[in-house]
Order: sequence, then structure tokens, then C-alpha cells
Amino acid sequence: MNTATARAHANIALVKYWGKRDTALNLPAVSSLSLTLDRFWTETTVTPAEADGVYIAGEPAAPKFAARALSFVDELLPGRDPVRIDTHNSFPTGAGLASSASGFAALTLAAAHAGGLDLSTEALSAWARRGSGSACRSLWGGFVTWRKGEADDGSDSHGTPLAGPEHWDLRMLVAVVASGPKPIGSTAAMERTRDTSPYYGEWLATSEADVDEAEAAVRARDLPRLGEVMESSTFKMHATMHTARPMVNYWQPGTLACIHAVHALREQGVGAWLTMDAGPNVKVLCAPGDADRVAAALAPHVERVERLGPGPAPTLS
Ligand code: 2P0
Repeated sequence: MNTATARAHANIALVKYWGKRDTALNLPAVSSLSLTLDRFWTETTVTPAEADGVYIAGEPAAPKFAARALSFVDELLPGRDPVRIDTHNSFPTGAGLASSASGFAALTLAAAHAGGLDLSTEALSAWARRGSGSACRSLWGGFVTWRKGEADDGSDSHGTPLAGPEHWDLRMLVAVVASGPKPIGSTAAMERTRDTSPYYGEWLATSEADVDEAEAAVRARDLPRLGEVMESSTFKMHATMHTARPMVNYWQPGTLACIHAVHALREQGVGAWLTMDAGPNVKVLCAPGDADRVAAALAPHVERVERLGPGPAPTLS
């Protein structure tokens, strides 16, 4: 074992991953497409130690968090030596963005490097997916597609780079409606949706075409086309949640206020489109020149607005 440090950036899905065909391996029921972010990253160091330990920003991690990280490293490096894992995020947990994507991407890279594994980026992405589905998209910068794959072992279910961060300068504004704990975790919410929503079949039936359209829009740098398919994917995903029994609802009053604000901007001719994940916050995609106007429209309804742009691939040191 050596010491290795990796930094991986968070990503936001433009076409959503929602639903698993295999829960143990985190194999998705649909393909998805994401944008890696610039300022939000996780940095993780894996180093040989006398005994296993996991630390977040220098403090011992909660037992559940530590067990999840260590059992992931057990699977990646069978028979490994004890390790100390140190991790910290550039963004506060209260930013309302999941850190599992950047977290498992950074842990996969750092642990694989520390353990001397020589794996392709695609293989590393498939490993990161087993930690948390969306993590497989954080192995590249810019725009990344995650095709759901067909293989039972998940070997073909990993990210694929679509276009680097330099391809298209966009802004993603994160309107932080609330930063408290979720009413239900995304894995449990996905299972309930699959088991009980009458709309789940339609979600599966239309998702692949959404990814194809988003890929074409990214290649053409066509913001209205990308924005429309992104918003459609978001509301289809939330419609499956809202029609589950019992309902899965992540929205709060501020969420709806942001939806209205974005749609009002569009009425005024501003090119702004929204997406939402398993939480109340609203993320708005727009051109850099419109970011001030979009932020001003969102600000009255939220705790704060974070401004992000396309981010780079992970780095190792
Ligand atoms: C996504 N989300 O594509 C979707 C959209 C939330 C809504 O991936 O169970 O932490 O670890 O595979 O990746 C959040 O779920 O879930 C997520 P697991 P993950 O970004």
C-alpha cells in the first residue's frame, strides 16, 4: 500500500438516473447524462495505517459512514492492509448537493492508486458506481453519459465522456431552498417508485430517447434543446415519485416559488431551465450572460444561490 490523494468534482444530472435494475451493484434502470461542476469537489487521501479509520475534515466519521467507505475499499482491494481515509468537501453539506458522487469517485481513485491497481477510467467508473450510482459520472470533467448497460456484472454500466468542460461555458445556479435532512433517502425512494408508481413504466420507456436528445444538444451547444429535455426529464422523474404510494415528495414551498420564477424568466425571453434532484433545491441552467438576472430572480425565495460552471476531471497526487 502507498499513500494516494484524489480530488473529484460533484456532478448534476441533466437527464436523470432514477431506478435500479440491481440494487446490490447499483445497476440503473435508465441511462443518464450529467455536467461535472467546477467549485464543488471532494478530496480524499488513503494511507497505510496501524488500524482502519475514517475522518471527515479531521474528525472521526460517524460509524455508518465509516463502515460504508471501508467495506467499499474491502471489495476494491480484497485482503488489503489497514488504511486511514481522510476526506473533506469544498462545499458545506448544507449546500444541498449530494456529496456521494464526488465522494465515491475520489475514494475509488485514491484507494485504487494506493492499492496499486492499474484500471482504465471506465473500470474505475464502474467501481465508483457500486459506491453510489451517480459517482460513476464524476470520473470525467464536463459532460458525461452513463449508459445503463446490459451485463449482469455491471461491467458495461459506467460513465463515458461526451465533451470536456471547455466545450461549452454554461452556468448552473443552485438555489438552496432548504439544507436539512431528506424525508427519505434516494435508494429507498427509487425502490418505492419502482414498486408502486403507475408511471414508472413510462419513465423507463422514454428515458433513453431523452439521453440521446441531450447528447445531440450538447454536441450542437443548443441550450434551448438541452434545457427542454432536462426539464422534461426532471418533471417525469418527480411525477413517478409523486404518484408512488405513499407519495415521495421532496418539494417545499420555496421549490415551487423557484419553478415559477424560472418560468416567468422564460416568458420574458431569458434562456433559463431548471432541474431538481432528491431534495427541495432547484438548479437552473443558463448562459453566463444571464446568470445575474437568474440569480436575482431566485434570491428572494431561497437561503442562497450558488453559481457553478463546468468542472474538470478528477486529479491524483
Ligand atoms: C441523478 N440522483 O441522476 C439522480 C437524480 C437523484 C435524482 O443519483 O442509491 O446517491 O447511491 O445509486 O447516486 C442520487 O442518488 O444514489 C441520484 P445511489 P445516488 O443524479
